[in-house]
Order: sequence, then structure tokens, then C-alpha cells
Amino acid sequence: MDHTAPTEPAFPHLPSRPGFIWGVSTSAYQIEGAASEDGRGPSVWDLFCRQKGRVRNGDTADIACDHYHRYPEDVGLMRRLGIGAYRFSVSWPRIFPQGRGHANAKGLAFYDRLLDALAEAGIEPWLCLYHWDLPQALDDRGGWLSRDIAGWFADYATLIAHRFGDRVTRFATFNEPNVCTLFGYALGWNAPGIADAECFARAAHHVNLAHGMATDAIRAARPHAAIGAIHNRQPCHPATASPADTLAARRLDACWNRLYADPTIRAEYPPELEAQLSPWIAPGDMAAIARPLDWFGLNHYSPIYARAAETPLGFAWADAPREAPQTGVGWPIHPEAFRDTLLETHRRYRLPIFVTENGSGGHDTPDETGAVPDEGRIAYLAAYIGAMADAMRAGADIRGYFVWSLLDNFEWGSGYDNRFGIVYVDFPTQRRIPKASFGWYARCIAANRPKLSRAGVA
Ligand code: IFM
Repeated sequence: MDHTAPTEPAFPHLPSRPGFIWGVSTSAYQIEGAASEDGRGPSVWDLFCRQKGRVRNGDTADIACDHYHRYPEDVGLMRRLGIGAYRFSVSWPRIFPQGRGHANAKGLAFYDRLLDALAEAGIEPWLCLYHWDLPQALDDRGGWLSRDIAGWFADYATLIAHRFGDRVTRFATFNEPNVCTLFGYALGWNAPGIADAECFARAAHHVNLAHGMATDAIRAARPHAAIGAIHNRQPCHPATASPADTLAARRLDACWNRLYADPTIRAEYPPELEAQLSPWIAPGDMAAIARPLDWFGLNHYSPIYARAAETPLGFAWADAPREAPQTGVGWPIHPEAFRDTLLETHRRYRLPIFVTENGSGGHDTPDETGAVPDEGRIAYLAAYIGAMADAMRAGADIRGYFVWSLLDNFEWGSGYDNRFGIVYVDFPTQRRIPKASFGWYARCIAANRPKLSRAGVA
């Protein structure tokens, strides 16, 4: 097998698709650090991390990967990987320390520097507006519970599109709206830490409205932008075959897989949630939410499980069956579920799909030689990329794949314990050590690069 070292899995070969994009993803809050530098305002996560017991080991993202200062080294790593695109998010509180009003020139200048470095490396920037770091000043005014936030978000989108749209074509409005609302407003696991069914429905609807208004704002500022949103879609299974657990899984599926993609692309809410949402829906909202989009961002890791419980939404997370193989952080490994999710997403939404996150978490440590062998992650990536190739052969329109993540980073409530990077970060020194999976991914990309004919044409 070409390019394959004896001990590593063969590289999955994708069906030939000219222009297929290989990339990596990160998010601002998880890597940037510099939390109070150059005028950045606090986000809801800065305060959440300071509440006792919210984040493992009391970790904060004040420094994180110090990417704010070390971005040239990180872009250098991307260049070594041979990727074509880098998905990152912009920190709303770095741009608008108060969430709106006065824009922070130094915050904007940071993203100018990053975009220039990417251009220099020949890497296309994919810019996501929101990866969960809501400005605290807006939360103080109600945050996602306030309908006004849709307009605040659209104003932020307008500024970003005007400022960076000369160098960015690919814009995403939200990353995983399901996680930030479900975990942040229904389960209380993420910032701002609310556990209330009514708050969840309000927040969800306002996120959808904000998505629609921001889509229009970007389009108005940059008519040639390619706009999408990024959804985490995973099969939801009942913990047991009981009718109560089956209903719980159906409700989790509505909240997790359909509550955002269905209204934004199909102009309809899941029937299971209509009663909870209807008090917040004003005339004209569904048309304002369902704006034309250019692509679908799919994040996928593993199936999830639900059981009936007396919680605000009537379900609770359940453990995966014991016999299922698991990643280092205990997530089930099920590449066939990825293939099926890709096919189902293709059939349901009919948009070109980019896999914007996929990867494996673990508790990696350097060995005695200083190398970081992560064979488990390599096996995971090989199996999942292979499953993606199967979905492509079965007809799914998949145009790109981004690994989560370039770097070990601040993994929300798990702090720095769970490492998803293909580059190890030694947080006390900020030294970057490419893991074995980094080399594997680089070789996988190279093995799938279109071969040039003698005439130099692919
Ligand atoms: O780290 C997160 C990311 O922020 C959103 N998607 C899942 C990743 C792993 O948990």
C-alpha cells in the first residue's frame, strides 16, 4: 500500500472528487487564550469557569493554547499537514467587548494577522461566527433568552463580513447550536448553566432567528459568500427497548438532530417540540429563519443514548452499551453510524456536505522518547474516513473533511483532561508536539491528492 508505514492502517481512498477539501478545525475560546488582552471583553465562559465545580480541575481558558500569540507556529503546522482549509471561529467578545456598539480595533487586527498568515501558507480560511463564547455583556441583557439578540448577532455578522469578506468566502453562522442551547439552557452543563425547559425553547428559537438574520446580513455585505451552518448530527438510541426510553430517544433526536437544521433548511420545527416553541414564534419568523444556504457543515463523533428521566426535557443521557468499542474518553466508536448519518443528512437536506468536525478524544501523554503515539486515534480516523468514502460511493454529496482538532485544547467542562488534538500541547510550556496521527493525516491527505498526468493535468 503506497505511503503506508508497516504498523499503521491503510489510507482510505476517497472516490475521485476534484476540489475535495482536507482541513482541520478549532474554535476561538478553546485555543486563543489572551482572555483579557488587547481590549477583549469577558464571555459567558470566562465567568462559568470561575464557578466552583463547573469545569474539571477548575481549569480556565485564560491562556488555553496561547494561539493569540503563537498563531504563526500553528499555521506552520497546518502547512506541514498539507491541508487546503482551516476552520476557526471569531471571538465575538474580542470584536465587540460589550457585545455590540464599539468595535475593538485590536481584536479585528488579530484576525487580519491570522488571515494574512493563512493566505501566505496557501490555506483557505473558513470563518465561523459563533462557537459558544457569548459576550457576558449580552448575557447580562438576557443573552439567547432575549429576542433582541438576533439583531445584535446580525450586526456582528455585518461587521465581520465587511471586514474580512475580501479574504474569506466560506462563512458559517453557528457551530453546534444544539450543544450550546441544550447543554447551556436545558441541562446546565455549559455556560450560562441554566436547566429549564422554557429557557431552552426560547434560546433555541432565538438562535435560529439569529442564524437567518445573520445569513441575510452576510449575503448583503458579500453577495458571493458561501454561507452555511454547522450541525452536530448523531443517531440517538434508547438505553433500553422500553416505551419510555424509546420516547426519550425520540425527544433527544428532535432536540439534537432536527431543532436547528429543520427550521433553517426545511422551514419546519420538529413536531415533538412545537408546543414548547410556539409561544416564542412571531408571524414571519419561519420565513426569516429559512434563508437559502450554500452548504451543510456536519460534525459527527458517535451515536448517543437516552433514557427517560424527570428532567426539564423528560430525558437524560445514558451510557453506551458496555460491549461497544470506545475512544480514550469513552465515546462509542461506530463508523457505520457515521456513514448512515452522512447518507441521511444528504437525503434530508440536499446541500453539499462538508464534514466540519470528526475526531477522537483521549488522555495522550508523550512516551520516554518524547513522541506521542496515538494509534487509537489513527485507527479511528482511518475507519471514519473510510466510512465517509463509503457514503460518497453510495451517493452522498460530500465535498470536504476537517479533523477536530489541530491542537489539544480547552475541552469545555472537561477542561484540559480530554485531548482531541493531532498535535499535543504541553500546556505549562506551550510546546507543540505533533502526535503520530498528525503524520498519518498528512500522509492520508497526500495519498488522496489527485495524481498529475504527464501533461500536468489532474
Ligand atoms: O471540542 C468540541 C467542539 O468545541 C465542538 N464539537 C465537539 C468537540 C469535542 O467535544
